[in-house]
Amino acid sequence: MKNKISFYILSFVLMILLSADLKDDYFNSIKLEPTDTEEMVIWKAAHIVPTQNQLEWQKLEYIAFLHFGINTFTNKEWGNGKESPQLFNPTELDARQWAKVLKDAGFKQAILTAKHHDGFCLWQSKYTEHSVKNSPWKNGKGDVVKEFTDACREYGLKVGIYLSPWDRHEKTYGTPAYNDYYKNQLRELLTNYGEISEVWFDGAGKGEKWKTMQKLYDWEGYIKIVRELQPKAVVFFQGGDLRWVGNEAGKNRKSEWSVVPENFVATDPDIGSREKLLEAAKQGQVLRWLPAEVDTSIRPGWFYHKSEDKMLKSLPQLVKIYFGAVGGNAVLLLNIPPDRRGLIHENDAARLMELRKYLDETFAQDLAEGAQKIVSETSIEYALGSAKTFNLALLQEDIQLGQRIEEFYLDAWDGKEWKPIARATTIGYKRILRFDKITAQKVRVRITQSRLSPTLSQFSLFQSSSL
Ligand code: FUL
Repeated sequence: MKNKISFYILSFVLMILLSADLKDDYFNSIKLEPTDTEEMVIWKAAHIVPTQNQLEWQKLEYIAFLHFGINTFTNKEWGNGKESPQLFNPTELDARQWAKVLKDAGFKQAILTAKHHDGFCLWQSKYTEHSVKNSPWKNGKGDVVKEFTDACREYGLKVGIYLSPWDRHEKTYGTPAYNDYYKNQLRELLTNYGEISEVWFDGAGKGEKWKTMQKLYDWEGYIKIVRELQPKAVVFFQGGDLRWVGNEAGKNRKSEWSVVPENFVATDPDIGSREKLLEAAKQGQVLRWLPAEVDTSIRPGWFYHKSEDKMLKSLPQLVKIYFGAVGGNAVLLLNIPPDRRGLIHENDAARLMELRKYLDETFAQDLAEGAQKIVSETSIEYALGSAKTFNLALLQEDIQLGQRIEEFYLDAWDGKEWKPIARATTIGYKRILRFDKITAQKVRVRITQSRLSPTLSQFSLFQSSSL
């Protein structure tokens, strides 16, 4: 059933009116009931909004992941926990070089693997000997987490920490006592390194102990520690604030909903459509604001391998991933693994800068800026003043009022009539549409399906060069 659509164009005054009027009707999660009518289910879904932390995170758009640890020195992706700490010996580790490269590349935050599945800790944890403490690097006195967090702050980057729940070294792993070990480490990381903006729990693992731990992991307890020690941090995974998009290839769904039923399956192609919401209502599920994070690596592996120095994702591949993720209502978490020297490799740095240059050039001039708007009940027309040539459109909903648009068209006026040039489903935080170059003096956004009244807070047109 289609809703009658009328627009909220977000002017300052209207924003105030809306927030005054509707504030009490907005939630971060709502329980659906089997007795809810379709109207009620849609009303509920349209009134779910991000928390302040989720909103701040969404605005980051582009985050760096740094996989670095014992695997860097053993040439592995998953260590078995039996590696000698003596192997960890970066010759020129320079976290300021990481931070500078990342800042220049346009990242807003960086997340470091403080501990991966092998259990080797990049900081001086009091709770294990399996760490930099027993490595030759800086005579066992170094702390990579400290160098990383200091460097990020110097360069104005926010900081995130990855702490693998799966630990193949720690003896208590596979028993309830492991929760204490994990919580102690979490407390160390969240107490001693200033403000942490994202905490990454990873669900990966294999083997009997890992299976046993599925019932033992105290996710609620872990999250409670994050809330207590870092109230501004978002949590990735299980019961947290962000969800895994469902693959590591850098792809997201055509319709990426930030409002999903709590029992969603991360890899399902559809988790947030009307059909899914109605099914969830039948089961009395809770709906939550859970935005997608797209994690992928610039190289085939997550850790550095010399053999992959010439196997980086190409500029067209990265552009596709960037537009797909950032322009598909998700945040892109791109991995750039420091090498055995302890530096971001020259090839990776160069590729990141190619991408930065391409994005800066693409977004340099908004061709819809200053356009005259004519708003009707279901569409907004933009008079561009003169004929403009473009091949990219960028749209945003004001997600502080929820995610509502389900389908829309972009039409161009060819002098005689309106012709559709693109169609898409969701917008959410941001949608970037790419299409063949077109020259027009007038365009319009036509919304054909929405959950209650849609909002559009941004509309821009750009011309990107071909790759
Ligand atoms: C996965 C891990 O197993 C990989 O090694 C990597 O850390 C990736 C980001 O998450 O679950």
